Amino acid sequence: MKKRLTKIDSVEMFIVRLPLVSPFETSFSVQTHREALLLKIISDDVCGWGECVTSPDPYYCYETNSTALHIIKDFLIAIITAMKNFSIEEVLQNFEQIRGHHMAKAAVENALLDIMAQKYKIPLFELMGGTPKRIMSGISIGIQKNIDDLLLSIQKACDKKYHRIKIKIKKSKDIDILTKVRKAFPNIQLMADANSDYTLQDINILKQLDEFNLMMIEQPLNYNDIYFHGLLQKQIQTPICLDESIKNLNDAKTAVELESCKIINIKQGRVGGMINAKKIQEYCLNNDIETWSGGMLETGIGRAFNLHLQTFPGFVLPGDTSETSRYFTEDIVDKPVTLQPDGFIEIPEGPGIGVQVLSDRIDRFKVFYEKLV
Ligand code: OSB
Ligand code: MG
Repeated sequence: MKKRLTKIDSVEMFIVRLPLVSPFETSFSVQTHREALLLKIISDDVCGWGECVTSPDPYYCYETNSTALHIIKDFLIAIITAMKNFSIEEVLQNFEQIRGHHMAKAAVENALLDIMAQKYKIPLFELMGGTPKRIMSGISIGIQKNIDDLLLSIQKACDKKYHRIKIKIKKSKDIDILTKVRKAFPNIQLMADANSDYTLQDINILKQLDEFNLMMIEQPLNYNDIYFHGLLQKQIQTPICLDESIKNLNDAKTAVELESCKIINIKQGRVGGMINAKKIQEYCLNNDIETWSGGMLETGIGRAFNLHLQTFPGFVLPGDTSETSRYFTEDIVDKPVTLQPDGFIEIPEGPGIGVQVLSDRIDRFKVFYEKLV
């Protein structure tokens, strides 16, 4: 990518607090709202948007909205405003001095990519070298109050023609639930996400997962672990998919060397943005690791980035890209994501990410605003 931006003209930050249609429960938290940190950057007379995938709490990873706000405001924006006539690759090189904080970096990179694509009047996927196609859908169903609610949610997802269904599990809400789900839905493409709730001590439970013909078990062990997942994968048939553990390309290489997983959930926010995500999917494609695009309950902004990302050939499995209405009654962009009758999703059309940010909705839902530049 030789394309360049001249200079940064303005930077604004917002936090919007959108109510979720229903609470989203995982092994680590119950979320009732999506509190999204948004970045609006203007450069070369073009306005781009980025969404940070952090939440208010550090329960999925150490980054939070507050840490991201701090890193963006006190470090990342200082870096980009000092640059003149720069490419986005050069921005990422300059970001390397700051260790970690991938979600903060991704939000800035996202906004710059949206600007760059609009400046050259092409869709984001084209700027990045993706191949346009309709995107497979998938839904992530949180832990439910009772089995009937779960079975009903799965039935609704099947009616919508979602291509695969993921259910959240945790210790003591696992084998019994999966048994009932499989009995009711013997043939659906099904997987489970443990969000790090188990240890190798739980090997007897984890071995029982093999009975359910799951596409994969996502992140069974510690959020930081790669080594012990390798030991586990050698003792179970169910393919392991890593989520939390993979924060960069080096982690993906370590997982391949240790045979820790067969699948990786690539969240572009978690790995420092679209360009790093592209590198990881390419590495995985060349090393027999299947990948899919995860989600972090993004608003329409982040959801659009996730759709463009899936135009790369490594994304061979349906991801956590669901309809907007599955989480929000009112989103902050037009158009919302919808499923076609066969469960596929169209990439938003037009230059950049292709969705229109609705300023009246931002005003209505915003709980924080600051103009940085
Ligand atoms: O582990 O994939 C996860 C949401 C928030 C934090 C972590 C995870 C999730 C999801 C939902 O599973 C994915 C989505 O629909 O955006
Ligand atoms: Mg996960």
